[in-house]
Amino acid sequence: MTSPTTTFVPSHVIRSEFSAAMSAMYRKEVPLYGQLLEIVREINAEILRQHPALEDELGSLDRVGQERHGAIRLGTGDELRTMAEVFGIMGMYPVGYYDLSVAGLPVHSTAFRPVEKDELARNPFRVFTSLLRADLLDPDVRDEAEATLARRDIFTPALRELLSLHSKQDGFTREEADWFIREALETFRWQTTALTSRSFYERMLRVNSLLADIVCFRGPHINHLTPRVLDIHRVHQTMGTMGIETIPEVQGPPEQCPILLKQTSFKALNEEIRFPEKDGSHTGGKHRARFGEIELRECAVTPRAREIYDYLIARVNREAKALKNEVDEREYRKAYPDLLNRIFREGFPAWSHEELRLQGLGYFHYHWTEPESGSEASSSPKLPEEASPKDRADALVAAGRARATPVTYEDFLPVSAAGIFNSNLDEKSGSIDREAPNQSIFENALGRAVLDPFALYHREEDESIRRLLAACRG
Ligand code: OOG
Ligand code: NI
Repeated sequence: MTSPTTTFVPSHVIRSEFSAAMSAMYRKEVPLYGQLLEIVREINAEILRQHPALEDELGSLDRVGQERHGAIRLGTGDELRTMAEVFGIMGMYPVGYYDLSVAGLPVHSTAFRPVEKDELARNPFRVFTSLLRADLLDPDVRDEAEATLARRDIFTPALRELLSLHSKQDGFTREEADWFIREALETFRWQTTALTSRSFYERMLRVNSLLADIVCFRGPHINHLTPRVLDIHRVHQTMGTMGIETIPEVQGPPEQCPILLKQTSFKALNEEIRFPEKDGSHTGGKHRARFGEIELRECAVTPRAREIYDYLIARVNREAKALKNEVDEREYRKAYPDLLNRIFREGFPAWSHEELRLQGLGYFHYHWTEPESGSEASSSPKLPEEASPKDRADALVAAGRARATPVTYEDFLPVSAAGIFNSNLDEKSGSIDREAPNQSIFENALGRAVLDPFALYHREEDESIRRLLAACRG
């Protein structure tokens, strides 16, 4: 029993320990991921050696390499709601709504992540969490899927007890936190025995491979973990030369365009699975779910820039698809970056942090800077009465009295997410041809509204401007 003086473990500590435990588990389960982490660490170390100033901005090598996201896919609203409690204990909250039906996938998603700047700085671990869209399935498949999902509990009984303990006392002691991490990890573990027979699996796979991945297993195995890299194009090339089979593209904006996020992955492994049959025997089979991914995070952008981005990337995807049909894979790999670059050079108006800031296309954090010693401590630049706080902040930057650093994009790209999903699906997978976002089904299942990522970035910029202008007046 806990006494009133008991100190609880802060949620960010539980988050860090959980993500470290998950990484260790995944490295054991997928040795190729361990190899990827080594390549990433070496290249990050080299870049930090060449640009020591980066360390001030990004933190130490260990801190940079720690940054990861993972992804899971859930079957039911109840699973999602309980998962939200598990993540809540780690200080991770649902941000954003992602409709994957646009890519023919029967899921929609959110990202559970820390939201405050200092919480992200302590540990930015996040999990892209998808939920099956039973409403997009044909009625007979839907019935079978739901009946099968009703047979599983993805949480251990001990974890359920810990959740109710946490809701009573609003925290965990050191011992309870350790226990919680061990039990929560079980939900993410790979299990080599499936939940269903092989013929059922194959039937689900023909409808869609995500459906099979969700419905036919005992739990939502973590399907990838993603470290942050400082030079994604270099790691992508190195993976290739080390014999790690990657997808052909670095997805996201072109190399020189410092926005949002860039990602690439190695292809999903085809892993041995045992399917339990009615007569008590097991049949062997294979399943493709787990892969490795790397990412580079850059400047968060405003809704207007995001619209331009979405429009351009849709064009890129159309042309890339056509190109893929014309040339072989080696040629496609070489041609893709040029195609991407050409379309963005034509259509995207900002290619540096300064252009993004001055055109109001990116979010920035403003800091006060002391005037250089020797230079005259000039007063704030004169601006008309009606100038907005942002105009005033930009004028201070121009006058050398403030510095603006990009707000890092902490979320995901729906179109790119769909690309990552699709590039890792089984080739036998069918596609769901009903496009229909439905945020309210998702939020009803979750039991709350998701947070708006734009509002979070906007708030960070706004607050930094408020502090800057206050410091300037003071
Ligand atoms: C999630 C794919 C989305 C990303 O980085 O865009 C994602 C999944 O395959 O379950 O993780
Ligand atoms: Ni990912």
